[in-house]
Amino acid sequence: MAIRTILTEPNKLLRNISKPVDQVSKEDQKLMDDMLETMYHANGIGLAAIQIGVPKRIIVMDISKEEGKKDPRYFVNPVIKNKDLLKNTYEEGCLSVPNQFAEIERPSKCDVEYLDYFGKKKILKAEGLLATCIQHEMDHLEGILFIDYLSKLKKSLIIKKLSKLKSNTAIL
Ligand code: GNR
Ligand code: NI
Repeated sequence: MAIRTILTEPNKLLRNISKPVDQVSKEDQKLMDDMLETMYHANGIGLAAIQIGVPKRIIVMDISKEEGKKDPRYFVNPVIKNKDLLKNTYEEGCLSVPNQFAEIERPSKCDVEYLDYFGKKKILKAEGLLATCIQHEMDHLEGILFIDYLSKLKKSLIIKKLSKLKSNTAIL
């Protein structure tokens, strides 16, 4: 396993539309292992493959709260079904948009069809943080970030801040 570098805005790669996996291979499983380790290392609750530069429709998540009790989840080729009409707002953050947070409204519940770590077809009924997180991760697969839902002004201020941060760290 290895910790990989998480891409941050502004980075064009994050705008890629990720490609479906045709069969879950050993290589894909290794990628999922690395993604999980990278996510835990960054204290995140979810990670899409494109965030480490791999344009595959693969997501890992762990929303367990208690320290030491891991509950890793793997989603390959996830598809969202039956989005609830009822919305929920949650203060979202993103490992690819460091230190920025905003209230985002999304369907409060949804079903997700996907392949698990072993390539087995599964259906998950998601609500609460799980539903929010899976929708946030699914957006990454389409090249969408949560800041895309903000006003043009708020979004450009965040991108300006992050690019300044990047140009500063480039000198160090
Ligand atoms: O770690 C993360 N926390 C989070 C909080 C609220 C809504 C979504 C998320 S996902 C984020 C990790 C990440 O960037 N995944 O793509
Ligand atoms: Ni994210």
